[in-house]
Amino acid sequence: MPEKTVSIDIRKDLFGANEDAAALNAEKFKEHGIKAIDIMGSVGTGKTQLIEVLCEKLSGKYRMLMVAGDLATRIDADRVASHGVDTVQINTGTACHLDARMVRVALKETDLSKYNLVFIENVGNLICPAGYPLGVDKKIVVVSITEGPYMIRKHPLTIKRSDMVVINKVDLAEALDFDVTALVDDIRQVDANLPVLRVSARTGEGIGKLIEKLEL
Ligand SMILES: Nc1nc2c(ncn2[C@@H]2O[C@H](COP(=O)(O)OP(=O)(O)OP(=O)(O)O)[C@@H](O)[C@H]2O)c(=O)[nH]1
Ligand SMILES: [Mg+2]
Repeated sequence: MPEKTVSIDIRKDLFGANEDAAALNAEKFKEHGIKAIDIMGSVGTGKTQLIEVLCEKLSGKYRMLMVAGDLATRIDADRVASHGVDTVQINTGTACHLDARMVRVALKETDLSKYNLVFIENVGNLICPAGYPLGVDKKIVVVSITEGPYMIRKHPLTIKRSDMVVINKVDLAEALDFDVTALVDDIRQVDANLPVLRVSARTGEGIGKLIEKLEL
């Protein structure tokens, strides 16, 4: 038998499969007239609290579903469910991000005709989720001033692959002597045209503007 070498590009294979699943998700969302938003960001930046606030503000206007990604528990799904919103929790076990196939499998049994807005809270992580498009309309990244001043410069990839950056917890800026303008400058260095919103999911500051920018 002649000697044979087969090169397998695992990355291409893996990411290619994700792209295929993302296209199927996008098709499903479109079929049902659903606007889907992927919310990324490090652990504890306020992703769930932001979704809770948005659910409260938008309850009269949209039929919403929240998909929560976490390694374990359904704490976040339960928090959002307490606002009367339907939820699906995905427990990834070991994976530091959601991928498009997980979302597809998780929504298989869900009657999507009941919804027209889907929030997907990705696993708390500022690196991995950026590599796995889910087939959504918008990817937003939530950063917060409690992560320190260098997280944008250290993690440009997620910023590059987002449609919007939300700087949360601005209510703490003064107490922490945090320079929000410098953080905005860092974001501008990565992408000069990216929309940047300053909000507080706790006080409600900036939430109206965020809803406007998300075209909701
Ligand atoms: N001061 C202040 N605290 C906030 C704000 N938003 C969220 N928090 C608090 O920050 C903590 C984390 O908020 P979560 O909404 O659980 O954050 P998360 O990004 O969903 O966290 P993971 O899902 O674990 O990655 C909670 O104690 C919130 O009450 C804010 O705007 N201001
Ligand atoms: Mg959360």
